[in-house]
Amino acid sequence: MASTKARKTADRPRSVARRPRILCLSGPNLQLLGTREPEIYGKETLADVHARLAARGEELGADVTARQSNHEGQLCDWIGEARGQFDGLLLNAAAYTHTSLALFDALKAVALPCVEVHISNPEAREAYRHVSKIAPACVAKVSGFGTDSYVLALEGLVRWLAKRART
Ligand code: CA2
Repeated sequence: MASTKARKTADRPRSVARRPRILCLSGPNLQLLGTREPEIYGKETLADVHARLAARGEELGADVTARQSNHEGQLCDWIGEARGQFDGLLLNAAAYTHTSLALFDALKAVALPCVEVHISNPEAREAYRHVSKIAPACVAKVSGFGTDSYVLALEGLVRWLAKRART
């Protein structure tokens, strides 16, 4: 009979020995970043954030693909299609964070490591932002660091993948 460690290893998706491929998804209204409510969301545009992710990815030896949609189904489709194409996910689901069982199900089904990302710190805001429906399907969360949250989440996910590849 296989040892517990051998069984655990066989059950999970393959480790990344090559350049990790990361898919970053942003949800509804984040296309407005840098144009409204700078006191909450800062002055950087989403294009700025995507450029920073690509540059930091280069430094870390990772390929980053970044997309945004206002549509829950589109985000679910991208998550579902990520298997075999990407090694891990960064997800700022925006308002869907607090409502979407569909995104939770999509993350569970794809079984890729996902880091939940928020620009603000939802737990320090209105009560309706305190619950995340997607958190139980994520390996970690980075929130409250402004748009740096995306870059910090990328760094954490690359380390997470490297650590898994070593074990
Ligand atoms: O802090 C975050 O990143 C959020 O995911 C942002 C969501 C909010 O519903 C979450 O509770 C926390 C809102 C995204 C809306 O994006 C805008 C960006 C600029 C201006 C207006 C909205």
